[in-house]
Amino acid sequence: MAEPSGEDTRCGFVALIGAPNAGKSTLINALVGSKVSIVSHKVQTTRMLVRGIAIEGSAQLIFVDTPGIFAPKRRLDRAMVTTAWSGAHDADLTVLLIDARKGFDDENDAIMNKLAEVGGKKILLLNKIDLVEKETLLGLTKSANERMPFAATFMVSALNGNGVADLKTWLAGQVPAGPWHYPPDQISDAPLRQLAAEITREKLFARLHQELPYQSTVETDSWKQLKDGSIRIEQTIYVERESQRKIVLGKGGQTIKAIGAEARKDIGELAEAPVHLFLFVKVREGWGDDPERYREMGLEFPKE
Ligand SMILES: Nc1nc2c(ncn2[C@@H]2O[C@H](COP(=O)(O)OP(=O)(O)OP(=O)(O)O)[C@@H](O)[C@H]2O)c(=O)[nH]1
Ligand SMILES: [Mg+2]
Repeated sequence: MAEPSGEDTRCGFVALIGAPNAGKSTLINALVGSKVSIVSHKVQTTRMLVRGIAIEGSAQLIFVDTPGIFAPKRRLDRAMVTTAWSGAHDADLTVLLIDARKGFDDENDAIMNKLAEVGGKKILLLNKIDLVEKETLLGLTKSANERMPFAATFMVSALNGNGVADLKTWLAGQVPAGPWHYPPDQISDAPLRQLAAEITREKLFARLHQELPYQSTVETDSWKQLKDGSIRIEQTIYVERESQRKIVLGKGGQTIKAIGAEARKDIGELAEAPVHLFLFVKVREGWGDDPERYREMGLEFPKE
């Protein structure tokens, strides 16, 4: 695809914000038409800003997926929430996602209050409409718009794609005129090794429970192209305690084997080459307070 010439191109940043689990990452993947951000049924899956790029007519839309906004306790949580708001402050447009099934609970209420301080156009997006009645949606639309002037309201199902095309078309007409920021065929600005680490983290989130997903992180240590065209990748999963390391490994190494097999498949699709994936599990007590881990994730390290 070639960038349209002339002065009629448009380009802009659209931030997706909302409470954890609202469906921001599912939506960015639907908008881009490819998996650029990991998804899980657990809250607080996304930890950093993830950019996904889409073309709509003569417009290039750079979507910014953000970590869910909640009342943060740990240092990592604070870094995630700060990052989420920075994504909104830097964007041309901000889309507030509400899980229509949850409606305006305390969490969404607090987000609305802070959203008032963000400049630029704001769009209300009711997500998961496949799960609720139409009257509920109309009620939510009315009460939200009474509180804040939204430029538009959309109702979508990020999961089955309903309403997503309309949203994209509308956004394309809203972003400012200007040249495209990225080459036309680029869909993400993250390096492959970072996407690969995220994929493995997605598998951890799916397989592990309670505090373990939140007390682990994944880094790609090496990425080597082999002569036969395949790729050899080494990744480390950091956990906080020896007992957690044992859980990640599983009985006879079963759990890590399953995680590795699932991740290898997805990373192979992403890299469009056969992948040999080697996973190591290391105990790194207090990694959540280690600035180096934040640098790897592309997060600011909060001083306290
Ligand atoms: N039924 C239904 N489920 C959805 C929809 N959109 C997302 N989900 C589900 O909601 C869960 C959370 O989705 P995510 O996309 O990870 O949510 P998120 O807002 O990125 O969450 P955080 O990264 O934790 O802030 C997943 O289980 C999704 O499959 C939808 O439109 N309908
Ligand atoms: Mg997410």
